[in-house]
Amino acid sequence: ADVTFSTWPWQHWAKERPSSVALSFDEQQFSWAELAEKVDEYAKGLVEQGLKRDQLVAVVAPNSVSVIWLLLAILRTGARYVGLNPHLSQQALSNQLALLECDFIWYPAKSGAALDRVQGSKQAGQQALPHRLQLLPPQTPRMVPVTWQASRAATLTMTSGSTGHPKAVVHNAQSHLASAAGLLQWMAFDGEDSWLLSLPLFHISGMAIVWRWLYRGAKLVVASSQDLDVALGKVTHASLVPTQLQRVLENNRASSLSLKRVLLGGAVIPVSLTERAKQAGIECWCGYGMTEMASTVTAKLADTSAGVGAVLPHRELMLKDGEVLVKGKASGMGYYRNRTIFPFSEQEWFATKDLASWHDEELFILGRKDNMFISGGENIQPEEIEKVLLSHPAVDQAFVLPMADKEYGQRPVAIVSTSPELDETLNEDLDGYMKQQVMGLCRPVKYLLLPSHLCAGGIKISRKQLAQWLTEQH
Ligand code: 4YB
Repeated sequence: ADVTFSTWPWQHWAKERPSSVALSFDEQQFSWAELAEKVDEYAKGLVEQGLKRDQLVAVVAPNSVSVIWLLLAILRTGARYVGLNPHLSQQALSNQLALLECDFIWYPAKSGAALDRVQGSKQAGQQALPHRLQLLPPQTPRMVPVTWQASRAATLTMTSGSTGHPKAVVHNAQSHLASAAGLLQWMAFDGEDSWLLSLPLFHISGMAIVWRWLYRGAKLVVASSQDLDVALGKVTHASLVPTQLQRVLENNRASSLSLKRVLLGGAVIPVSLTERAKQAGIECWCGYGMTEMASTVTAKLADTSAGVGAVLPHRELMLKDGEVLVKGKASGMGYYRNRTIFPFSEQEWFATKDLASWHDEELFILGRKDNMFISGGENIQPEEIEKVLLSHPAVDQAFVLPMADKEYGQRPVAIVSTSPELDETLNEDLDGYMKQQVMGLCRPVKYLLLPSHLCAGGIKISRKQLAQWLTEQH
């Protein structure tokens, strides 16, 4: 049966198993008792600096142990946490801050230049940054006058969809915990296990790791090193996007891993990848999910089919005209703008814009509705072509985008990353390969190398940015 919490999850575990290790980074470890005490101290420090319940704090930082303290301490004060990608451009960061109208901001001492520029740019109509919080214990003793309420808005998580227009999804602890409980009914994660914070906390995939940890009272490992391989050697569980797992396997360090299982998601998961992982002794779980549903919605233990499994407990899913609709206890509270939560209604289905079909009780994602384009009167679903490209042994990542064409209206262009690098022979090699596999108008007319500057930062490459870059190429 699902665990229910009558107090903050970390206080629950501080009572149940006070001396078990809760959090570890570098050589430091904190037990649940120590963690609960530290969170209270930091929460008092935040209250002393003026933070009040229902206020919003933006945390602009890469993952670190400070970010974990902040998240828990902010929740403890009854305020709300929103993580922002520190690698965003100044413009994108300004846009997100304008949408959120936060009461406070936190960023590390050595933060990127973008924030300083946002701070410096007080041109007409632009506001300065919100007041900067510090992560410190209080100077004078005080209380935090808030009690645990699982239905209170707790976190906001940015999602850009494919449009590039950011939206902030509000979740309460209840929906995060329902999401965690449902996944962990299928994918074993014991109190003795440890999950690496392997994805950014400003994305739902990182946030979901924290809630699975809180739900189970297990161990969270925050890696200080940038080296994913090293960090993976110290944990039993990790969440990875397919390209991360690909790199780990290529570096061939997998054999030294203590990893029991990996949850994959966020993008198409090639069967060839999970098969290679299996040979390296890593058990892969395939997930399909989205921010609005607090991460994973369907999942399965990886097998030889390219589907994303069946619907997890606490979620409902149906197809309408081929589109995935979802709802359930794991659903967010609503979108946030103008300092207001615009609620998702409880009965209503959320339309994901993902096209899918069912085969043998398993869901297969076909692609996004809004990625489809028309070439010479034929509907082209880029993801179908991308799948074929990904089956080429040298192709690591593939995107197909439309390029304007006088005769056909639009024609597909492929943008790929390859290893070993096919730089010189790229067009020849891939065209030869694709000729054998794809018919007529679906065959890309050109192959380009994925520019590395578009890979920085987030966990996904934005098709909007790719399209922009494509218009700049000739
Ligand atoms: C997919 C897809 C798939 C999403 N095939 N398209 O905890 C996890 O579930 C997790 C573990 C590892 C890596 C990522 C995750 C996630 O949460 C991913 C959730 C996510 O990507 N949310 S999102 O809001 O940024 O994007 C949602 C969209 O991503 C979906 O609507 C799909 O279009 C796409 N997507 N999983 C194919 N397995």
